[in-house]
Amino acid sequence: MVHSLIFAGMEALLQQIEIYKKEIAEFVLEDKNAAEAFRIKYLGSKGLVKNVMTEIKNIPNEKKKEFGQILNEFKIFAESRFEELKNVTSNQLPETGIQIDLTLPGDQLPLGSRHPLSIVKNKIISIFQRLGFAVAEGPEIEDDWHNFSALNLPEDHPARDMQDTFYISQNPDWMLRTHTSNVQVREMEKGILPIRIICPGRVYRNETVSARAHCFFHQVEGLYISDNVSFADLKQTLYFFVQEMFGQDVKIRFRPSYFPFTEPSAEMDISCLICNGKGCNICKHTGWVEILGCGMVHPNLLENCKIDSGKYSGFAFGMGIERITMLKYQVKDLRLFSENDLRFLKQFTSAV
Ligand code: 2NL
Repeated sequence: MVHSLIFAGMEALLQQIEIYKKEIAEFVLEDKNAAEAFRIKYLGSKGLVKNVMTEIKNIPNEKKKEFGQILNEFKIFAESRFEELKNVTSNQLPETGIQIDLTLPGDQLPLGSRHPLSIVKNKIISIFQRLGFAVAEGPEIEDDWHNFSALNLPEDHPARDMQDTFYISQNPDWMLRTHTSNVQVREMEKGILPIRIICPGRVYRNETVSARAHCFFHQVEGLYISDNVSFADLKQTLYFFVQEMFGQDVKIRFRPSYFPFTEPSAEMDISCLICNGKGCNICKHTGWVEILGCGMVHPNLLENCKIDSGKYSGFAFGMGIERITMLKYQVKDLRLFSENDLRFLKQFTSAV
């Protein structure tokens, strides 16, 4: 009887030691004072380890050795844990033991809004993607070949002038691209046909900044090269685009134009969205507003990129994202797009 009571006492003690060991293993440092608090609780003169050690006197002699070993291991366990906790560098810990309730909802972060140019760029991309165009990107610092020469721009073309182009001073062959056509040249050079791409991106021109011009702006150019591509394909593609962009009732017209990289070339107008073609300030009382330039890819360009111009033909177009955005949202001054004035930007919070 006496023996079994002692046995029950030992069992309870062993269980208690296991509970302490678990606590010690899971002990977390909440602040700079926590390691010392640990020492006092477990290793201090009135600590729990001491407390358990005194129990050895109640253990029958024949069990003392076995039990002594368990107690000793427990003491070493607590001491080595204390060494570990001491070594956690104090600057990793908060000054005080403020309890943080991790179940509380987080602070609300103001979400901001997308930039109007991004909204319009994304919309343009998604419309052309539905027609099977892929997005292509390329470098903003470009060499003469990809920005000018491959595009059929003669050596003496005014666009190459220092007045219009930012050249890189270390290397006169390099410049900030003046259009995203460089990406299209790079795609054509890969020689994988057909090509059906749009190239959105930032371009640079040496302009005096005003309400209508900036030294950088954004473009989307498009290129479709295959066998049997005609001007009718160009017209239908761009008609689909403006209907998706501005609404089903919008009308288009083409005016003959000139670009070195296309022949024939045209500028496309849409019926004025403000007055519905009746005439107003926006359309300068013509009923029409210009939105992009386009044409059939000049055979010289195809040959420059080693594409057989007898077998392949294509169309290309280019538009300024700023221009489309100004028309869509009636923005009157180009500089608003790069001034980061929140009173302007916040107006696009609900647009996607
Ligand atoms: C405009 C006019 C245009 C192109 C860009 C192009 C590119 C290649 C070949 C042929 Cl690789 N053409 N691009 C063609 C016609 C017009 O842009 O006013 N853009 C803002």
